[in-house]
Amino acid sequence: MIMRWFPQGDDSVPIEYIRQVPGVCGVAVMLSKIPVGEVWPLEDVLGVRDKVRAAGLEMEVVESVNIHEDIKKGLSTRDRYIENYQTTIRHLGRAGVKCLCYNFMPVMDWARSALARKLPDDSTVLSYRDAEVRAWNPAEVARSMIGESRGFSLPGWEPERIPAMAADIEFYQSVTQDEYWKNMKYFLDAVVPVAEKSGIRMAIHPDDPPWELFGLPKVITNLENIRKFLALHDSKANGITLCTGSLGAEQKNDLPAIGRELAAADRLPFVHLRNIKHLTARDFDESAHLTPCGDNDMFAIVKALYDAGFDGYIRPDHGRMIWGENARPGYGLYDRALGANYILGLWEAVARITPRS
Ligand code: CS2
Ligand code: MN
Repeated sequence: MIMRWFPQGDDSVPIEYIRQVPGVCGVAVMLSKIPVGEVWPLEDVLGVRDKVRAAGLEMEVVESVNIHEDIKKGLSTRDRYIENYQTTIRHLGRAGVKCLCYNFMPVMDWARSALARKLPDDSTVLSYRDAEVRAWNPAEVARSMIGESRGFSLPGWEPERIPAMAADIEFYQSVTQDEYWKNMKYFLDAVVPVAEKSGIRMAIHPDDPPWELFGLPKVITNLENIRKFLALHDSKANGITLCTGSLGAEQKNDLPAIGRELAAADRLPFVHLRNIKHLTARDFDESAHLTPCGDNDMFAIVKALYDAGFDGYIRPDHGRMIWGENARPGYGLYDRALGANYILGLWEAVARITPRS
């Protein structure tokens, strides 16, 4: 069990507090100040690792090394950025990193219409209202999200990218789904062998939300596409991050079945566990982690992972903002700590009822 933590002064949560969450043994980190596409210098990576270790935790997971848009667009300039990505992977391997979570979403990371929607108990949550997001243009979505970010960086929503967003979206209108898959394969063929040699398993994060927005290509949205993705480059180092909040937004996705299949195939190095509550098929609030608080059957998901022999990393994904905490939206300490311990409780119960042989 790990938690996400932003080093180099980009988090409200001191790493020493994370160590006090029972059962949590490490953190997933990113160097959020390095521009997308540039190399993560070895000394920076080692410096963060040493700080994490000094706090009694492990740094075996990195989330995310974001991918330069030229790679996703398939431009001739992509090779320089791919080489930088390969160098970053080698540096991470030398620092003892074992799992690299990233996404291949065009133009933007996860999109929400509000980052602090109040629930009846006065907690606040990230929420998504399809009509609101579609009524905005992407720059307006970006401005709204950055405006609600409480001064913290929002990876994937760097303010300097806003001006280019409209042009990027325009570019993708003429990119077919097929071409986009080809650009992804080109990237995988170049980086997965480097990851293998570096002792790192790559774990792509699903698209969030997992449906079409602004005419952009979508890839990691359901089991069929996940199978297609895994077949693009057949290697244990080419794996998936099962994010139950992202895939669960589409209620047709059978999360326990997806988890079971991926864990049994040994292509699941990383799991993000969170719950969401739908208002309609395409409107939802992120909720507390417990099964009764949302629509995901967290027990069934944990049981499926356990039964299939899952032995990767798990983290509680976004949490609510509670108890007056002021933190990066989704990444306060308190609710994520509750989530981590709920998940650990489920795991212990499942493991004791059905011991693995
Ligand atoms: C997060 C993502 O929203 C989420 O589910 O886990 O922001 C995730 O960190 C990135 O998409 C991974 O590249
Ligand atoms: Mn996630």
